[in-house]
Amino acid sequence: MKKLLLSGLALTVCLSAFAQNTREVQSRLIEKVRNRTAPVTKPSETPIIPLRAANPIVSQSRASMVEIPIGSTVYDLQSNYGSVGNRVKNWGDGTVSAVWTKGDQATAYPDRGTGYNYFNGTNWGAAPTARIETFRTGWPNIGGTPSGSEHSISHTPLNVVYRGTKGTGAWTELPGATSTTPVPAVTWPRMVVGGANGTTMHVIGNENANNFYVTYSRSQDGGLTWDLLNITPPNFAQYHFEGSVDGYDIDSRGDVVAFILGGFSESLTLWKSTDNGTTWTTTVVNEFPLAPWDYNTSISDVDGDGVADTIPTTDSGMSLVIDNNGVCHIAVGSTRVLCEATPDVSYFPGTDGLLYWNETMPAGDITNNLIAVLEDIDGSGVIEVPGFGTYQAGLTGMPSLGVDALNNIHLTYSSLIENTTNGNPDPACEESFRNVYYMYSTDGGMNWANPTRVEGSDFDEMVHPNMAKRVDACIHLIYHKDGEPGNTFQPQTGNCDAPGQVDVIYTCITNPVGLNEVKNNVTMNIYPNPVANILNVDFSMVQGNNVKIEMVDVLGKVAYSQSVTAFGGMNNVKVDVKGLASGVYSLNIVSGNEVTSAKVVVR
Ligand SMILES: [Ca+2]
Ligand SMILES: [Ca+2]
Ligand SMILES: [Ca+2]
Ligand SMILES: [Ca+2]
Repeated sequence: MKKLLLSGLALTVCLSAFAQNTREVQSRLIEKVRNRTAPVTKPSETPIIPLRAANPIVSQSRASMVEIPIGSTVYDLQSNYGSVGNRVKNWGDGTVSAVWTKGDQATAYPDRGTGYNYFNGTNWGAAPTARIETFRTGWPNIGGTPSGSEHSISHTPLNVVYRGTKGTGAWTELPGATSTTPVPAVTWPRMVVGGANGTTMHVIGNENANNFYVTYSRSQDGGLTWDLLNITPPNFAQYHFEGSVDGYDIDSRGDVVAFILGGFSESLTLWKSTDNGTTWTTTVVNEFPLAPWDYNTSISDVDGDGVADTIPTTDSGMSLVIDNNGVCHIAVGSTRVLCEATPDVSYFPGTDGLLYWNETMPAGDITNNLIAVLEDIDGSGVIEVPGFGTYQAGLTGMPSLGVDALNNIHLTYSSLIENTTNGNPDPACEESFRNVYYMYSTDGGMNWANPTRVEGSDFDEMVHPNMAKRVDACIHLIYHKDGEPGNTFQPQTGNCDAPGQVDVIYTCITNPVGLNEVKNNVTMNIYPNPVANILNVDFSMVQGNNVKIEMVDVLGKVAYSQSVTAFGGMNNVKVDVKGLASGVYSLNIVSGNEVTSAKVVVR
């Protein structure tokens, strides 16, 4: 196990020594025309990754897993800055839905939209050949309600796509461009479905019409209407000049909902609500010293001596998960920023290190909270790579977090593999590959097991890992894999990346800490039955878990649903049935993949 803060201190010195050497002008946001001045390109500095001391975090073991291709895309800009949204939905009954941005018609991609596939408990469907929408979009998120309806939200202007039954049937579209009711005015959205009854849709995204602020919206009817629309989070302007595209993530658990937002030129900020999005508290997880900073009008001078300073900061690749106790956990990549003359801002893609924080830790400066860095695989004491795809992020990043019923925290990320090459004879185009890693913590994030590399090969580019935030016996993970480092929209130098097929891979990483072999053997006793007022549900299970208590009518409609943190041994839950229509119901206790049912008569 690696102690979080100790490793952070040891590695920081190495980072500052090399971060100065590789430098890249911040490129323009893809597909976005901003009013601000475009950054000027400077002569590139030595594009050689700097040398660094041996990495104390090493792991050459490979996770035991099978790669399952579930789709593909040629369009390869899954994120402008490393983060992707909630793209894998673990339904808790053995089924899984997954989405990604899909477009095959280079280079304008008129066919771009949501690639979708579904695991029915036995098999994935055939790889889709087209998007699920009838119009051009992308950057999807997938969520679902307890009744099994599934909902995707995607890009510009916000599009809601849904259907009543997961895995099957036609999708209904609510394109924001033609909607007669107001919809969130955001692009590159992130969405999670939550709330006490599991039917609230929480959306954040980049609001083009309002200085690119990131705003929050809420729908309690699956996206048909929005009772909170384009809300600027409290204190936003204090810490953010604008919102970084794709530099955010969102999660919910019951009535707790939280989102994070950050980027190389701004603070990393957490907003959290315990009343399903009505009111919010603000935590500045990592404070940017110049925030709110407009790098088009002022240089990066922190100490006021008129000379620009290089500022350690976070990149925009980040993940947030809320654990079983309502505690927020955050992972984010690191980078540095320098602006010596306006308008000209640079970041340092050669900066390495994945940062971690949770709400039990001090906030304000997390730039030393390293939990993962580049691996010195051959033990030479230096990292040997000819170059790399930048993704506008750091070298170890693109994190994705999840949590299981025992409150173990799970993490995947992508990191560069030394001594690999794409074999391109042009030095400007020779690059090493990135692979996906997995690690976990059994003590709430204070100590982490050494990372394990996810199956694949040293000579594949494996990026944008994204796990379902609810982990059971599986870490349900998708990632994107192809034979060329980097993407076609953000080449390192020149244009070295031709459009080509990128595979979307699903894998189940077997949860190494507990849940895999446990069968909970839920038994229950309900009384009185028939019932008119309060139904007592006594149930016992082998080990604690988050379970769902449901009342389902004869038509299959979920009339009542309650999430309960249940303990190993005996539990009692009271269900108020006074609001339910008279009739026969099935009372279900859903624990992971297990459903235990009893018949109830309500009169
Ligand atoms: Ca200065
Ligand atoms: Ca080495
Ligand atoms: Ca690629
Ligand atoms: Ca490349």
